[in-house]
Amino acid sequence: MSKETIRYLAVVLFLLAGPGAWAQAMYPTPHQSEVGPKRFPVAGALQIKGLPQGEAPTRQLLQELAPPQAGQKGPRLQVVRLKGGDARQQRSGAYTLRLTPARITIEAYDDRAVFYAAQTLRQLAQKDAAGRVTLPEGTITDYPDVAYRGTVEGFYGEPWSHQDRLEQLRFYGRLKLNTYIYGPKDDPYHSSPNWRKPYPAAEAEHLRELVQEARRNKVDFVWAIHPGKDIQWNQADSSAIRAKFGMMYDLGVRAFAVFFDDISGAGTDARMQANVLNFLQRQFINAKKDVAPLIMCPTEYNKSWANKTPGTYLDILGQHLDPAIRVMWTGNKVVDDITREGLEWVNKRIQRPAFVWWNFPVSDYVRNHLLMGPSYGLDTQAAADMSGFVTNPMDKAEASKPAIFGVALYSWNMQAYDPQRAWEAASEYVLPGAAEAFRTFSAHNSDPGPNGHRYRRDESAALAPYLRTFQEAYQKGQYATEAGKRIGEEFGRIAKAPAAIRSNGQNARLTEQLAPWLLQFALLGRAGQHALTVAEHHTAHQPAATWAAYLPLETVLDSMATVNATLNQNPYQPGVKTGSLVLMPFIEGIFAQSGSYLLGSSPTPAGVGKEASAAYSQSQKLGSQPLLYSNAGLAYSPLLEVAYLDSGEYIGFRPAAALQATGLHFSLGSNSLPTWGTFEASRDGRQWVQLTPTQQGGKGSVPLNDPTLRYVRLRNTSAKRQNFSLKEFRLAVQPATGSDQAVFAHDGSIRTYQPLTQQQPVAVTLPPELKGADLAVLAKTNGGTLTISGTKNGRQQTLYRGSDDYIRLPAEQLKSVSALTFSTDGRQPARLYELVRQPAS
Ligand code: LOG
Repeated sequence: MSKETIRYLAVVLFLLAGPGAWAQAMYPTPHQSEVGPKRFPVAGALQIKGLPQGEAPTRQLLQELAPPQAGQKGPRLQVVRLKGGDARQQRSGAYTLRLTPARITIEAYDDRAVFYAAQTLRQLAQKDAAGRVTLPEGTITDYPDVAYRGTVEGFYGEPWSHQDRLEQLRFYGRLKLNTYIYGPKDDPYHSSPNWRKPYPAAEAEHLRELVQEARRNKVDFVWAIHPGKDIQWNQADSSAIRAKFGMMYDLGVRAFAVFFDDISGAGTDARMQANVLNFLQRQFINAKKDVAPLIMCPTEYNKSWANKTPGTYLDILGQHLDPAIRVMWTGNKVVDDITREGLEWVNKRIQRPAFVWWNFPVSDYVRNHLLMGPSYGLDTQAAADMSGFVTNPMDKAEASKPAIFGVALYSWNMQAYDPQRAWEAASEYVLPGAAEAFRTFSAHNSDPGPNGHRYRRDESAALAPYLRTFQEAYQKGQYATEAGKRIGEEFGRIAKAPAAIRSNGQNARLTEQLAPWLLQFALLGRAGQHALTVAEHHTAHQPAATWAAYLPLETVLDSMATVNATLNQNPYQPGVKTGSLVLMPFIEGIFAQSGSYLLGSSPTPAGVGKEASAAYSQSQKLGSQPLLYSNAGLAYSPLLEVAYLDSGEYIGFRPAAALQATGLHFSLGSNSLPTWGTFEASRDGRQWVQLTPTQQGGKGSVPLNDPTLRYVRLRNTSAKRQNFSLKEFRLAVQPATGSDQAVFAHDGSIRTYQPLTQQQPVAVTLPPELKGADLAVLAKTNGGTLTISGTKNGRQQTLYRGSDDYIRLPAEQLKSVSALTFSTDGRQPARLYELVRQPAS
């Protein structure tokens, strides 16, 4: 056998054995790895040769590999410059690592590459039974697919904390990520109004520390400025940016970016942007000598927003921008998958490979959700079409680690990237003490819910086939035992996962960031368990047992509603959603169907017959923006980017019939609103009357007092597109007067109830449809004794006394009863949900 064949067989054997006994997990996956199964002991500290003096962090990593031992010399570790090799081996971070018992060699393209080889070495080291450190024999040849890899802290909302950032930079170092772009939208010294000003001393000191920590981890700390909201195209403002860069340079920053995203007005001019950027590239970047090429984010940063006409914005940048400047791009939409075709389209226009800004797992547009799922939707054939790849994460730094882990693996070695496997490994990597629980949590917290970007993700995918089987059977009145068992086990894991994450996970910061969702997730697990019990009794036609399981399910769902209404109350998307794509609809389906069964009515899908409130808009941009419902009324979820209405387009509301509009409130940040916007109301959506709001600077309101109004809108009555910012657009409402105040105990709804206290018995006059039949009483006695008496020919007679929640009253007993009186002796109020007519037995 030739040497080549032996090597080939070794690789095949390695692959066949799988990630078992001696196979080793290395993240990111090296390009070529021929190591093991033979291992050698590292008896004593490595004797490091050829490592430049300044590389202290790398030296420390290597020294930590094996402790020094008296009288023992560890193997020699030689660092040499990588000579030759193909183009890939000429990239920053490329290295070859050779391991033999006599000598370890690191051939490295640059100092970053030595650091990366040391990280790989650390992942290869294991302890044998005797507690000695061992390394495998073999060779690893490795290099990055994408030159710049990492994150852009570019979201709206509370920026990451200083501690979070320090930890992120260390995390990047371990995963061979080399770029961190600092650009939190809500840092006023990054954006307007203070981008021209120096940072206050304490913040400057933090930034200086971050730059140092980044350097220790071979991460380029890129400081970004966002001047476009109020930039003037004059020498003073060009100099203001250069001066601010100079201040950041003095804090140690050696890489810079300029963002022109999410602005309107004069700042969006491509030619002017290019002029300033070229000025900065030539007068600052090139002049300094030790600063990386400039990165810019264009105003038209995704295909759906780009003017497609040749010669417009993107072409102007392509032609005029200094070729050294990198141009960012989020894909075909603001939030979207990254495809090769999509990149090819923009690369032609900007005349360079795009620097990808991937808007995942950022959650600033869906703040009641977490995006904990796999990093998928990334084209593995696109390496040559991008100059960099950074992810925009959630405001929750620790919770973003699994997604960032996926991006690290993808951008280093695309061919080896498997999103699902990376996601599974990420839980282990990020939270080894509670990996299983963290996976369970993440599997059911991944879809962002309906949103203006129309971006959706898989959720609860592994459980979906069982849920489908179960639901199909349940529709036919059957209980699918095997599927039910699997689903029940998962709900059991869900109920327990939060406690395991909190205590075994040993990551206090992660627990803090997830806190509202952990609370909600445990409730979700319990709700699911109750729902299965409900379904079991329902399909066995046992109403009393169904009701007995229905009540605790309702209690848990009420708790979930309370969590949703009290925690994470941000003004954008308040609340705490979990399992919202698959599991909550599953539970709510059982809740609704068993409720119908208990009411003795045929199941009707939720919402049918009762007209719900809706957005009223034909605007492509705003029509899909979700509505918020609260005691304050109906409101459009505020938009982060610039909003617009084309000529003739409108945004408005169509409140449900049970609601009456009492006023419209808006804050649209448009000084010219009175010249183009007309406020209108209508009864039928055809004939409109004009409203006259009081307003100033695009902020104002108009009271409404016609109970017959069913439509309210703002219309662009000018001839062209109008930009504004959708800060508030809200319709105040109240219950429509004259709506039926029926006694809750026989309103046909199980979602309402009549409370009963010791002091206040409740009398229910029996309506005709409940007369002459067997009745069931759906109650919750809450530990008290319930007394039901009937009025027969003017006299009171006790019909029932006890503490059941489900009570049958036979027609016999009810003969000539015209009213029922309910009372409780319990200290807690009891609830009378519904009187239900029973079919004749
Ligand atoms: C912003 C970004 C925000 C993201 C998701 C870019 C280039 N800019 O719509 O700051 O976090 O989308 O909401 C953006 O993506 N605007």
